[in-house]
Amino acid sequence: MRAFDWLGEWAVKGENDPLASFWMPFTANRAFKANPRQLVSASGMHYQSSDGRTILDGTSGLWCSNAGHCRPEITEAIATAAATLDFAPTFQLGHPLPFELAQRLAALMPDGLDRIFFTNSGSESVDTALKIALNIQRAKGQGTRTRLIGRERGYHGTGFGGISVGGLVNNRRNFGGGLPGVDHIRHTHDIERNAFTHGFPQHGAELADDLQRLVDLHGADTIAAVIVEPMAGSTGVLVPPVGYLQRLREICDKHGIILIFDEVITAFGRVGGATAAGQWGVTPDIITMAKGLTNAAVPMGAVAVKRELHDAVIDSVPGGIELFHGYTYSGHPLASAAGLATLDLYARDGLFDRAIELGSYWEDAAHSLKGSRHVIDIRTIGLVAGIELEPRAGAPTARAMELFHACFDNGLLVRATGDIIAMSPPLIVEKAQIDEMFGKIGELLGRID
Ligand code: PXG
Ligand code: PLP
Repeated sequence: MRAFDWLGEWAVKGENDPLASFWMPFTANRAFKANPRQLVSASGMHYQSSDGRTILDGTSGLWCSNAGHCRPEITEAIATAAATLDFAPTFQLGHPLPFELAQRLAALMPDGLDRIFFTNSGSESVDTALKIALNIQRAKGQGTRTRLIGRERGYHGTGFGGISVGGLVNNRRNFGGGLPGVDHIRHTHDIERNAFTHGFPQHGAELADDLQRLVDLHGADTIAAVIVEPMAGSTGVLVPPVGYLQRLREICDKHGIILIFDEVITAFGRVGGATAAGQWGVTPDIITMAKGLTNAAVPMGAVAVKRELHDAVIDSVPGGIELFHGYTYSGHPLASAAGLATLDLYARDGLFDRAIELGSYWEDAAHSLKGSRHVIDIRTIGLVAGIELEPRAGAPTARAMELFHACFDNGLLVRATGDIIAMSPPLIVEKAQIDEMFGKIGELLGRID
């Protein structure tokens, strides 16, 4: 294999493990390198592994290849862009593609969110959104509003902003104190009341009042913004209770707090429609995106901002640069080209409707696992499913990790997070493949202790 051609030279340096140098993200590096699982190609709904097996993708890679893999329309657009304009700055210069993509994206956002900032990942989108929120408050003469509010169990990427407002202890504990002035509202997970709900759980809208508690504690005039995932993905598929997001919106409106929806997972058809906000009828002030924006073929993220809030920042500066923020690769030509081709594909193939069309089939297939060994809850929304397992006594997370391995060895990619298996297939999934996914999981659950 070409990647290992240099192994001879490497051995001379006294290192004979060709996998040693890549420090892998969110991975048990020692375990992986002792027993590697490599993917070498992909097409449509499937990956090929280095040992020649075909693996059904139950997770769209990492919730990102929503149109399926290696779509020629996207690949060709990237190749053309690379050969035409490999790179051009977007600091005080421009090139056509990101302008076109921003306009196309703006048209897909809920009404009013038609100003788009480009980043290169979800984490950068989150940091950008938090910074923009702070800048908006200052621009509006509300400079005392510096506090940022997140939610327990939230995942907002791994930048310092994202881990500060995020609510996952392992992502926070080894990295210092985080941003100052951050607080968290309670999460909405409630198996006792909501286990095995199909769609939105009935119980828990009142948990949004936890934001009111923080307003009462800190004072509204200290709070800039609150950020939540409309559906929390990474932490194990927490679907918002009926009325919860609406209530958050109302409390934010009442107190002048900017509401940010982190739609890095939920945008681009995952729960139907272009965004969860649009699909579920609650409009935030800012939306963060990434992943499905380019079908993950080139890294890219975006932040959509309400026009009047954008204008507040632009108008607050008499001349010169208005927002001191940006990335070398904001609006990169290859990413922009991939984004445009991806949006074309979503529209042409009606992929934003698939989660609705297939929703009840998906839901029934997932819930057919009720009663299987170890399963204590199943949650579904759009083309997402979370299957929560009873943790093994004394070894939390081990059971889900074993199931992940068993699935992979049996030709199915799922995602394990804690003791939860998360499923989010490409939106091109067919019913027979849905049957294959849950059939296999059911069978393998029976084989795991
Ligand atoms: N916000 C949300 C809501 C996310 O889900 C990020 C921000 C960060 O995006 P980047 O592109 O910086 O990774 C995410 C990313 C998983 C998993 O298995 C989820 C994510 C990333 C990797 C794995 O649940 N979400
Ligand atoms: N570090 C240094 C030394 C840089 O010069 C730059 C950008 O010019 C950065 C970090 C930020 O890189 P990026 O714009 O790709 O986020």
